[in-house]
Amino acid sequence: MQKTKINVIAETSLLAGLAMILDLLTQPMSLGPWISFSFKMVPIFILAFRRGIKPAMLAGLIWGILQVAFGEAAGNWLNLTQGFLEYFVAFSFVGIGGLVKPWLDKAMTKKETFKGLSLIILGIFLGTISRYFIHFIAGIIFWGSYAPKGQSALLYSSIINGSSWLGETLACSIALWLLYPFINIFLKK
Ligand code: 218
Repeated sequence: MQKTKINVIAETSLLAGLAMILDLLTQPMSLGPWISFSFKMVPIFILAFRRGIKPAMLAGLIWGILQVAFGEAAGNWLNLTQGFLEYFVAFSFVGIGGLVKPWLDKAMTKKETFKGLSLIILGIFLGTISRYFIHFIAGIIFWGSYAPKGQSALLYSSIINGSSWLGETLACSIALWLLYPFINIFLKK
């Protein structure tokens, strides 16, 4: 096996594990069951920008599996379809942020700082919107019965998942903006 491939495999498992550790560490700081201002997705985004969409989607999937294995998903696992969608599909979709990698690489070699940061924010947006689209759909189909009396499943899912999406997107964007002066450490191979 080539050296790069082994490195990619090692980085994928390492960053998936790091996402899980952040997940476990920040659990007690949670602002409520679904309102989250968390930067747990940062390791997956770093891998996405470093190695592209495929390893990042795999790392997202591993993180989803770890959440189930650690029992973190227990209370939120309603049935097989919902669990599969919200833990395996949704978390894999975070890796879609890696779509910006070719343009990011170009901006980095040309030292276009502002363009690089904009592409990173765009990548974060793409990854979080893809993940939360799944939670939003799952929210309508599977969580509608938890809506307050008189509120439609659509509105309920929009409020819950919309606010979490916004919080997580902001938190990841701020974290990567703060890390941006050191971005070469993360992206250089
Ligand atoms: C309306 C609603 N409530 C709960 C959920 C479940 N959900 C939402 C966001 C993130 C996650 C994964 C664990 O952080 C889950 C299970 C939903 N989709 N919709």
